[in-house]
Amino acid sequence: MKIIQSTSIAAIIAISALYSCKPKNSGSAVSGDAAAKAYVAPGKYDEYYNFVSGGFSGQMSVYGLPSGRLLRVIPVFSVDPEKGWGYSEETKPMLNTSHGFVPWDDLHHTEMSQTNGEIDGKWVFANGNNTPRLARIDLKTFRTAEILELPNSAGNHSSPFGTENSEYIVAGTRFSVPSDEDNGDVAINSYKKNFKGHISFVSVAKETGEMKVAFQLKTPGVNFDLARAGKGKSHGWFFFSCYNTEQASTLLEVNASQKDKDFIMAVNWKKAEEYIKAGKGKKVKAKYAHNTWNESTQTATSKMEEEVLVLDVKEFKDIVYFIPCPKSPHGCDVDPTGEYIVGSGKLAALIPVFSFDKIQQSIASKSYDGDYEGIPVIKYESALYGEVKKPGLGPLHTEFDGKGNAYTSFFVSSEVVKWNIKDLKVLDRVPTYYSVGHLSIPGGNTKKPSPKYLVAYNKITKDRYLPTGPELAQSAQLYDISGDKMQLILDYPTIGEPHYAQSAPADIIRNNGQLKLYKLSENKHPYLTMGEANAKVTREGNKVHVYMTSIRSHFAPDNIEGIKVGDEVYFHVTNLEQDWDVPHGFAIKGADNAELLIMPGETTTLKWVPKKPGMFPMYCTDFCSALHQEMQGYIRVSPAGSNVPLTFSLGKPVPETK
Ligand code: RUQ
Ligand code: CUA
Repeated sequence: MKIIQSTSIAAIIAISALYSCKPKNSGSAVSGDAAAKAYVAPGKYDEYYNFVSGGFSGQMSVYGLPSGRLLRVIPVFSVDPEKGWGYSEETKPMLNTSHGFVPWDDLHHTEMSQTNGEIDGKWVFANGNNTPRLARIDLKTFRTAEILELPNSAGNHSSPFGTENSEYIVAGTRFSVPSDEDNGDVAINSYKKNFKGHISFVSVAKETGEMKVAFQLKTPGVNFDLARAGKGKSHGWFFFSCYNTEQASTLLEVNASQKDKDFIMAVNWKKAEEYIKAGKGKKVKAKYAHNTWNESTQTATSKMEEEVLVLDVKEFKDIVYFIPCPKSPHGCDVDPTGEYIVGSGKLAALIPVFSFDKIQQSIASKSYDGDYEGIPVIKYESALYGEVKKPGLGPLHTEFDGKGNAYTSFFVSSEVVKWNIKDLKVLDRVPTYYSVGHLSIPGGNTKKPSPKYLVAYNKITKDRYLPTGPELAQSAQLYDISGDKMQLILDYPTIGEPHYAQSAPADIIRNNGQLKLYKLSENKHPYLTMGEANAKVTREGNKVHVYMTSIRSHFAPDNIEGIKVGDEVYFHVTNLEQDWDVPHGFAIKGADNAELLIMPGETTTLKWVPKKPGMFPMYCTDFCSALHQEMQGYIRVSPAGSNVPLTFSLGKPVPETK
């Protein structure tokens, strides 16, 4: 393909607009009835659950809409001392990777599971952008149930995007890198020769949700940015935005902005599946962790996978096609009918809308403009449905209302623009405060959006909130989109940096069989203590196991002596409560660890290695009853080699030993 160099457009946009400008009427865009629209009376439920990525916090937060009330922060890729996530022995394996224990990641995108192209309320998937991982959160427990590392990948950004029955959650590598089995120890400037892209098709088991890398597609080395599955007529296809088709490895802000057009990569995954079924593809050695949470043992296990099935798209000519797309596309979004594919070039001054039918015709008639590393490049005009002209500056992401309209965020001009998909005319625009990234309409990526609200997720909030030192809050802004004009009704800060978010009608999740407690009778934890009478302390060499129970308002045992410096002490605390929302906490002085927060009927373990002799109080951290403050105890630690016997008690003092 001939590459048109157009540095002039790039230069103009780069100079004037890479950093966002502030809308003129900032701060005064809320009308009188806004508060009423976002008001959810005390004691009333919200209409939607809203699952918001936490960006560099590594967590996911759950809000109610339209109130903007924060309901929960779900720990995913980052340790969370509040919940003991990554601190308790049971949860540590969830954060295991081929690099060992990795307690942080950068969570960008949330993706709710679907059945027939509609949100089904079972799971939310999330991507770890840094050490490439996928997570599945179970919406019965609001806990991370599985984390799968991705081989041959780096910077799992184009992820996790699902097909209309969650057949696959798909993850494209942001950084192309040498494959895991090749020696990555090569010259960086050998990019063109040695660096490859990989797209992972991760299958999701229908009942359990268990994930597995079904296969990977090995592609030319570019950066995959975002993606969407086809739906309806385009079910069976996947669309990825690509940048750095220049294959630069340094100063990408200049070197990856050289070409006038990068690509949208269209993938016929049903075809790829056929090849896989026919035994094509190659098993390749790779090491990647697969971590699963077991609800009955309440413990995670981490397994190291050894190989992955890879199809090199170069060898299979009818799987992958490139479609030119202006200027470093970011969002790549498919409308509810599956016919229109919207590419958002970060540096483009228009929005191209591609037609699935025209893409199919172009392939049938070989309407190509040469190839890129052996992959056919479809002619821009022959795939194009049309362009939205002069919509704004710096389009990033598009969501849909199912009524024929699209809503695109503009980072540089800080606005949301509503446009009609059929005639490509701009219908409305509203400012955001400021520098909006993602947009989210409940179901806005599915076949059946629920078009009442739109949330804009903003990077910059200068002057919107009380100042908080050098770093200011990121924020969400809620718009009512039920009428012709979008109306801003609420502003609220978010946890971490919000990238993508999705929402679902509250009833789908509320009525999905939410877990209220763990039944003690079904607790299969190996260190379960079934009732206070079974509480005990045992020693095996320097390992001490404390079989402890908690119930309002005491621990059993609450006095322990005979622990020595050099011991490894494991407190296995079983919460005996069988009542909804009665967790107990557990913390001990000097533990270089977090607390435990133990749900009713659950057993959780804290490892403690006392470093000096002394008296170590422990207590419950969660205000569980009127006598919560009495829920405490003492651990006596003696020097190594001391002959203080191992004793434990509750309700009667331990007999005195010197
Ligand atoms: S990306 S704006 Cu992961 Cu658009 Cu966040
Ligand atoms: Cu148990 Cu406070």
